[in-house]
Amino acid sequence: MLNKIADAVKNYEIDAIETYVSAALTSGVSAKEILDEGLVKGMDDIGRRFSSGEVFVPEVLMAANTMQAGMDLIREELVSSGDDQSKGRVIIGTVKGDLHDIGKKLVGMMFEGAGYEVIDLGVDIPAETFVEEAKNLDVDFVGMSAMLTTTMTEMKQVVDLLKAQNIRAVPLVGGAPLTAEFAASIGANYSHDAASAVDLIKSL
Ligand code: B1M
Repeated sequence: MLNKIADAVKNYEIDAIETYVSAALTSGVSAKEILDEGLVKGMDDIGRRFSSGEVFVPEVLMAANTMQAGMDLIREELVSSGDDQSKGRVIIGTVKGDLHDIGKKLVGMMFEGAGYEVIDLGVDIPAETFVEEAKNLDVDFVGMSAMLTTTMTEMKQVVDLLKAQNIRAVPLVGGAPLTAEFAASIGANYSHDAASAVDLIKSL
């Protein structure tokens, strides 16, 4: 079943993904397994084929839409923490110039699952908006995602603006091109994936 889910993402079978994910959930496969062994596996394959020039942006977009449809179905199980008391408020968004949505959404869901109140600002978010919302919503954490080497530098603008305006919200950063060294150099807290992002936020 998990292979079928991965294949549905690889083959952009958006109509089939609902059937496969629902069947997996009904037969007791956990949302985490569906995510890691199914959806993410399929998307990794697309990423590899995109890098090697085998598929192009339209195919990647179809695969991303298929993955998102699958994620919608496991969302409830991923975010159900059974904890009504919010541990803190987080805004999360993908930085200016960057339209990648999936990893950021996933991290947001996992934060929710860990008991945090999450406000997802979306994609292509300018530094000023992150800072404005951090102030207006009086958040504890500002989560930023970047998937392009050309956009990760936007994160520094956000961190600098937060400092300049004396906003004490803690900056959290992640995304495929980032490294812990880069995050440290801009004064932000880095995590490599959604699971370690949860460990990080809990530790802060
Ligand atoms: Co784009 N893309 N893309 N793409 N895309 C990448 C990122 C790329 C690595 C592909 C490649 O060349 N191999 C490459 C970037 C190269 C680079 O800069 N180093 C790339 C490129 C070049 C581009 C375009 C420029 C292509 C073009 O137009 N010629 C273009 C840019 C558009 C833009 O943003 N302005 C583009 C467009 C797109 C689509 C729109 C088609 C689509 C996105 C659709 C959508 O999101 N709705 C897309 C996709 C899907 C990908 C790949 C294939 C998959 C990304 C993904 O969703 N992964 C990607 C290749 C790859 O990563 N292998 C690629 C699944 C997701 C669960 O993982 O997003 O890594 P990920 O998130 C992880 C971690 O990174 C981390 O946790 C997440 C969960 O574990 N994480 C955080 C992320 N944010 C975090 C925040 C945190 C903590 C952890 O704290 C706050």
